[in-house]
Amino acid sequence: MKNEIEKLKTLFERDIKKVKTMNELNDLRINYLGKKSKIQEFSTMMRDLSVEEKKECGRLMNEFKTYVEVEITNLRKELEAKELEEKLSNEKIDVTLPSTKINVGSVHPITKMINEVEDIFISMGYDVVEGPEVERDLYNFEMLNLPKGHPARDTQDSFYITEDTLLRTQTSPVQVRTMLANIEKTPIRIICPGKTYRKDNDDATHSHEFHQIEGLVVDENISMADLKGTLEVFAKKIFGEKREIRFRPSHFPFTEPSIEVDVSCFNCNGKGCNICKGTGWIEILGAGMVHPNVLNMCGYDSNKFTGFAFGIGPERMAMLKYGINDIRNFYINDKRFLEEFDKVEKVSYESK
Ligand code: 2NM
Repeated sequence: MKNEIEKLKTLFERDIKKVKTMNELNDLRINYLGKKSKIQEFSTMMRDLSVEEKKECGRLMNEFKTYVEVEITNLRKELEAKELEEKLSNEKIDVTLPSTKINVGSVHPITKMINEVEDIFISMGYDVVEGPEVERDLYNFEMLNLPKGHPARDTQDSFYITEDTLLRTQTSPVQVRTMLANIEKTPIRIICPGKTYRKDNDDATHSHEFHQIEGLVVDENISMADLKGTLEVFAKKIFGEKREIRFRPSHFPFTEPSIEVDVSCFNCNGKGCNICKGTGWIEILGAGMVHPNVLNMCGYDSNKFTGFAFGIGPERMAMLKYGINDIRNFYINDKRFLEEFDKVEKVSYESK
């Protein structure tokens, strides 16, 4: 029996040397320690031995088992380390390999301008309201103090769809809708950005399709001073803290009084240059106090409420800010032009 155990040990030492994988190691363990292993057979055979021999053989068998277990455990650790190393070296990524660029597009400069203007007015407590591009004559003209036959309402300039519907020529109909929908006649503070249409011949400064951001504030005791303070904040945020604004008298049917707003030239600081044509001032928008007729037609008692309104052209704003001299650049959709304005935000994702 002693000899048998010695032989088994020699056999085991030979077999373990051949083991190269975890699977083979598993088989080896089953062969030498499993239910059908030689050592298990010996246990059964031990029953026929004398007490002395049983003691001696039992000790040898336990020694053998412990020996086998330790050897197997050691080899398992070795194999596991080897496998991990192999896996890591197989999965190694060569970060120096050339990558494929994925084009992610860019935010259109007009969208960017609108977002910038929206942020400024949202910070002052305004809501952003949108409305339909196909509008009723009633909201686009009539309710804005432009009755049929009014000289400023040149039908030649508008894209009419039916006698009563047209592509909006401004975003102020959205403000008319907002005032009408406000049943309780509570104060209003909104800006309305969006696409507008006029039958213009396209050139460097005109486009039949353009954008507007119109603002409207209606409350008790709203004055021209509120308008000036608001537009001053706006001009400084867009064109720089050193800017000043001035009002010049103008005329719009929907405001009284009406004004045109200039900003001190951001290029020459008001000294006079080619951008401000030597005047030191640049016209940036039109505005005024909402005409009492408009307030009354929209259900606001003009004896109680006053309001101011303004119209910003994001195309003009972007052209001034970025020195673009042809409005058509915004609509040609040349990638090289469009990407110029989106460099900071743009993320270029690269993959293997
Ligand atoms: C402008 C200039 C002046 C304007 C007026 C209104 C409304 F709906 F309150 F009557 N909305 N926008 C307005 C006033 C627009 O654009 C150059």
